Order: sequence, then structure tokens, then C-alpha cells
Amino acid sequence: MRPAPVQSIVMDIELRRIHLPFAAPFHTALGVQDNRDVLLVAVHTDTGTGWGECVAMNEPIYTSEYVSGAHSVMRDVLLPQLTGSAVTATNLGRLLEPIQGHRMAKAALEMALLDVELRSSGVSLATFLGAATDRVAVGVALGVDRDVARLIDTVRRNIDRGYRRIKLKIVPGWDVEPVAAVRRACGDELVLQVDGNKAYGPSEMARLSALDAFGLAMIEQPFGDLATHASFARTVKTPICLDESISSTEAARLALTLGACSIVNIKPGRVGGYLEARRIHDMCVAREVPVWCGGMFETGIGRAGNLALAALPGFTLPSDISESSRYYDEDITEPFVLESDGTLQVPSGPGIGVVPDPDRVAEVTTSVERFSI
Ligand code: OSB
Ligand code: MG
Repeated sequence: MRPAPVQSIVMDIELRRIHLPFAAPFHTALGVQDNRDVLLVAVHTDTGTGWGECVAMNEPIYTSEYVSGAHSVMRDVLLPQLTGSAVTATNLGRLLEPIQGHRMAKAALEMALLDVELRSSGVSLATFLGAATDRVAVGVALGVDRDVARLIDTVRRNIDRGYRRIKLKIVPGWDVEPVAAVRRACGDELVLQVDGNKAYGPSEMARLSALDAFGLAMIEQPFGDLATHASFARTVKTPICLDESISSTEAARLALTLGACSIVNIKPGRVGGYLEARRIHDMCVAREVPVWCGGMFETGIGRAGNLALAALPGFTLPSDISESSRYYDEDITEPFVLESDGTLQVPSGPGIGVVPDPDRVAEVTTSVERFSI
């Protein structure tokens, strides 16, 4: 039985923007990022405060959502839509149903509500979602590098650190050669996969087929649309995983039915929240499709939630949930540290199980607004 959260009466909602520099720049098909401008949502209720993180990036380059857009739709559309209602994590989806899209903004609100409700019931998000473990196997995603020798050094460092698998970002001009070199240098045991972030077109299918020679665990979202992935999947033996295309349970079902993928990357923000993420998980488990949890450079807030999700039994592949220091020299929560067996511990405290450090949050805050609903 999945426990139901206690209801809390929402008093007001805080929208807080923080600015965090990355520990190191990250180069992908989406460009080079060296910081995150994060929208945090704090829900203040009669029973306490809950926190949610909006994973929308600084610019609309991953999907159409971006942090200022999410902030604006939250302030001008989502919060007014809730006025006068007794809002809970469970009825939020129905209340916001008329509003199309903006899933990352909706997800942040749902996360803060789940956190505060579960916190006051003394139940962890992991338990509520149906966690089967208290440790989650994790991998690391490595960006495009200056040269192959440097990449191999970085891969080796991360293997030594204990990560269970390596994901390489690929773009046209940085794909077959670095993958071949890493495979040659690190051996067949290394669990290796690639992520194209939609950077390829149908005309590059034949070139990408060369990746089939390297025993990759999967090729993640090289193309933009389902039809191209479906025809690519018929020509290669490497499993195809979709990320950007999976916006909902229905999208995931369609992708699987069309044969566009055989593995699903679940990101709670991209699909509108943890409740929808769990529905995708349940659908995939029923179809015996393996899933893993993708990352969006989350702070400790989003990272805690993702660990709870990735503890569900269908998450049989290592997730993109690296330790905090891989992203930020100083996070806003206690840092998550990699265990020697390549796992991260799932927070067991009530709600998401972590709270932001008030002094650190104050230090990185660029704006705060509070709304009554
Ligand atoms: O495609 O998985 C992706 C980060 C931002 C946007 C898209 C992606 C990513 C990553 C980073 O790959 C994974 C992580 O957070 O460790
Ligand atoms: Mg991806």
C-alpha cells in the first residue's frame, strides 16, 4: 500500500531565484553551461514548509521551457489558477489541467506540496513513491571535451571514483572517434552509453550506426522525432533510449509502441512531476521496459527527489544522479557523496528528506516573491 500524504493548508507560496556557478563548465549539443539560474518554490502551510526545484535551464535549449518562462508562468498563470482552492499534491494535476505544457513549472509546485504534506505525515518521498531500496546505482554524464586524451583521463578518474557507468555527450564531429577511443582505453567491462540531445538528423543515421561496434548500453535521443528513432532502432542492435521525446505517460507509451525506444529516461521535471514519473515507471514495468532517472544539474533539492524516484524497482539501470561536488563546489543542501560501491543513499527523512541551508540560500538568492493563494 502506498501511504497517502496528510493534507496541509497552504498559506502562501514563495518563488525564489538563486544563482549557482557550476564546479566546471559542461559542453554538450545544447552549448556550454557554466552556471544555473534556479527557480525554487517554497510552500508555506499550517504544518510547515515544503521545497520544490524547477529544473528548467537558463535558456530554452533542452526543451521549450526555461527558467524565466517557468517563473513567469508560475506567477501569472499557475498560482492564479489555484486561488481559492484547497490545493494538495494529489489534486494539483486536475486543478492545472486546463493549462497546457509548462511541465517543469508544474513539477516544481507538485514537489513542494509533496514535500510539505509528506513531512507532516512523517513519510519519506521514497516510501510514498514505493521505493524498493535505500541505495541507488549512479553514473556520470561527461561533456564534449577538447581532445580525446583528456576525455580518457576524465573517464578513468570517474571510474576510479566508483561510478557504475559513463555517459558521453555526443555531437556531430565528436561521436564515433571518442567513443572508440574510450572503449579501447577502458576495456569492454566499462558500461558506456552516449547522449545526442537531438543533435542529429535522419541523414546522419548511417554514420551513427557505426556506434553499434562499441557495445554501448544505449544511444540516448540522437534525433528529434519518434519516426526517425523507430527506423534507426530497426537498423542497430544497440538499445535506443528516449529523453526529450518523453513528455508524459502517453508519449512514452506511443514511443514504445512505435519501437522508437526500448529504454526510457524518466525526468520528473520534463513529465510534470513525481506522480507522472511514477505512472511512466509503472507502465514501463508492466511492459518490462527498463528505466533510469535522468538529471538536469539539480541542486540537493531536486537530487534528493530524484534519488527517491530512482529507488523504485523498475529503475534497473544507473541514473544520472552524480554526487553534489560534480555539479557545485557548494550546494544549498548537505552534499550527496558517492559510496564506494557507486551508489548514492536515498534520503530516508520525511518529505524529500533534505532542507536547504538558510544561510547558503540567502547567499545565492537573486530575488524572492511571496504570494497568497
Ligand atoms: O540530456 O540528459 C540530458 C543536463 C541538462 C539537460 C539535459 C541533460 C543533462 C544531462 C546532465 O545529461 C545529467 C546530470 O544532471 O548529471
Ligand atoms: Mg539526455
